[in-house]
Amino acid sequence: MGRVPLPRRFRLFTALIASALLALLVTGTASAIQPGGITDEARKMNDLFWIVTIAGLVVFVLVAAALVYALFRYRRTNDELPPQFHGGGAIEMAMVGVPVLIVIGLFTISMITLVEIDDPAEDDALTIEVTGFQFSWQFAYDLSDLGTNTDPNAEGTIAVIGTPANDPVLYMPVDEPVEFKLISNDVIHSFYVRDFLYKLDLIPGRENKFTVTARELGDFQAQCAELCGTDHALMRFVVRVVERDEFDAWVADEAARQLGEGARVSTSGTQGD
Ligand SMILES: [Cu+2]
Repeated sequence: MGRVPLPRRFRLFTALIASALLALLVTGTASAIQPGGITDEARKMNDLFWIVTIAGLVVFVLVAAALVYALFRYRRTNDELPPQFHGGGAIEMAMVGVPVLIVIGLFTISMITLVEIDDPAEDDALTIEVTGFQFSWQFAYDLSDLGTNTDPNAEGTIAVIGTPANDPVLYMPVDEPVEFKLISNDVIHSFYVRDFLYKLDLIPGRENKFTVTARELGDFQAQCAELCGTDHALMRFVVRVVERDEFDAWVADEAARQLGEGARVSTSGTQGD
């Protein structure tokens, strides 16, 4: 026969190792460029991302190893025609059945994640009305809809209005559900916060909503993600996630500044100032 320079097990082993190394390279790259997300919803999406990625890598390693092994093990060594046969019941069943099961599994966990992250807001969620316009943002807070610390007698609305030269800051409290209502009066914009792993369009004549619960404090860069005109690139903003106390203090300051001293403002009652 004149073939087989290496023992069969060694070649199979080499093929497996080579495929696994390639898979590790792909995984390493993915984990380097993939942000983990700062909200409960983002973390669920991140989990889904890794389940799908790892399942794909396992399939890749098995298929690539089998391919490389077969290339060497069954490469042509003479001009004889190899044995010809037709049909292989068990193998064909497996080749159809296993992928179908994998697709059903991925569909199921994707659907569960989708339903979880699209869950409508609890009634006590703080609501922020986001208006996109050419070319910046307005973030409006209804003082009677400020989540857990809402004063039922509070009246009025405070708003942060950005300009293309001045990125507005969106304040939100940590560890609480915050509902975003997205509207636009001119063209379609897109509210994109990378660390939410989420974006949603602002569409004239329509109100889009989503809810997140942020779990990390800090400033997070965000921007419009829908080409909306000449200064689209200047539609940046900052999401600032703060403790509830700090949020209440900020609301009180803004209300006093924007609505005057007479404004009734929701605070936890612990702010002595
Ligand atoms: Cu825009």
